[in-house]
Amino acid sequence: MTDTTTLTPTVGAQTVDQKRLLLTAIPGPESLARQARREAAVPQGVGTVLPVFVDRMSGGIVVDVDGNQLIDLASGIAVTSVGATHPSVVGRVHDQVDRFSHTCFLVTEYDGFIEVADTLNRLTPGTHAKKTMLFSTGAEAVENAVKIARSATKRPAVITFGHAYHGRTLMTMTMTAKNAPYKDGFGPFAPEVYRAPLAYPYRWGTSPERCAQEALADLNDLVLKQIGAHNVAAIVIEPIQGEGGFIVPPPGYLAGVQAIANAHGIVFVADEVQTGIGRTGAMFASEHAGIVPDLVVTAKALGGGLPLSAVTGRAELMDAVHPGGLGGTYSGNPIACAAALGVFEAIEHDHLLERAREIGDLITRRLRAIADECPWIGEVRGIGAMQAVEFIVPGSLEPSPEATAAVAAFCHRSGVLALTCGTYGNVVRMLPPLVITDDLLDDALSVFADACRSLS
Ligand code: PLZ
Repeated sequence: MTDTTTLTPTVGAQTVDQKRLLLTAIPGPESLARQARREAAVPQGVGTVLPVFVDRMSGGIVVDVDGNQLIDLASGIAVTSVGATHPSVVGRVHDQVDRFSHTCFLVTEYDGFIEVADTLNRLTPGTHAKKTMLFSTGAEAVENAVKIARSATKRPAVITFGHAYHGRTLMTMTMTAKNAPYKDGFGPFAPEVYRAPLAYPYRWGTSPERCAQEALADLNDLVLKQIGAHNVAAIVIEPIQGEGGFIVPPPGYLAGVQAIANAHGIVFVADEVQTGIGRTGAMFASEHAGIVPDLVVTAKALGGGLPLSAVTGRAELMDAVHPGGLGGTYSGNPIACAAALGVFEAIEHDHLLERAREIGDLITRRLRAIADECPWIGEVRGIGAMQAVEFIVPGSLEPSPEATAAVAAFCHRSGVLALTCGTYGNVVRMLPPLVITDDLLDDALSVFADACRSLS
């Protein structure tokens, strides 16, 4: 391991005043001036939540090219959980890039790759023998989990769930539930992907217990009657559905899904791309549900902003693939591995699991109070620093993407970078970096409260 005390931290959380600051409208003139060039050079197929160009980031603040300071409730979609400039990450990246940027692990080896694999083998749920293969993106890792499961079981079928998001490649787009914008016009899709209804307590219309039981019965029916258990290679599930709306499944549901998988020799895969690496106040969201997945997929926060993903799982499953069957030019790039080691160090050193729980408590307390006064809020939910608000038409269950968009737009023009999500586009999610201060969070939530009050 590199000793970070010998490295010079370049940019730390202290270098930018941790305060929201609006000097211009959002987006400001400098950001606007760049849009025409962006539109000419980049296709319209790439959506941008907030067309603001970033100059610097630090702690819980994003500084744009107009000098505005926005509060970061996005973390680049759950990536910069330790902040975008944590000294542990920055120092290790600088050190690595000075030594070498790339060898390709398929050509020659380096320590960082093994250290990341060892760490994931140790930290993922379960005490069984594990192995890890590194990749670059979340989708690539999910695809490889499917390949490993198929290779190990010699079975074709893959089961995913309603409201699932697994990526944008052919296989993972097929596994993703929502049509627009992810799938529309991109078919035909990959074969042998089946979908079970997800236990979504708020929209199921029964008690959480019944919801879990009925959704498990649906899954059982899919496995046994529609596909045939002996044809199913893998069941892949996000412990909390992310893009689909921050849906926290009812107690017992994930354990029930695992039990069905275990009973039929199906590989149980947890997609922890969005939930993993400390976001929920545990290293993995699987821990909250007491599940021990056969394979755990990680990405996003793992690389602390550099592209890194992993499949970690039972050694015998991981070793089922023939030599040469796993790979990729950039798989486990050394700079990304150095960043990941910095992320692990930061989480431990700064007690960020504890901090994620504190952030969750603070956000939940404030959001519940806001919900009490706002008839447009149907539900507040989440675990740790992964919290969300589902908006509905008052007095109904009807999703309100309009209220959601209005709240998000209010936040954006007030300097709070909040994201939306959900199959129905009616969820505002909060994914602050875990190094954000209480004052910044309080300020962001006051803006959010004003945004909710502005709904008529
Ligand atoms: N699995 C659970 O959340 C990525 C998507 C952003 P990649 N989520 C953000 C967008 O619209 O493209 C995600 C996820 C879960 C897999 C992925 C895919 O990870 O690194 O984007 O490929």
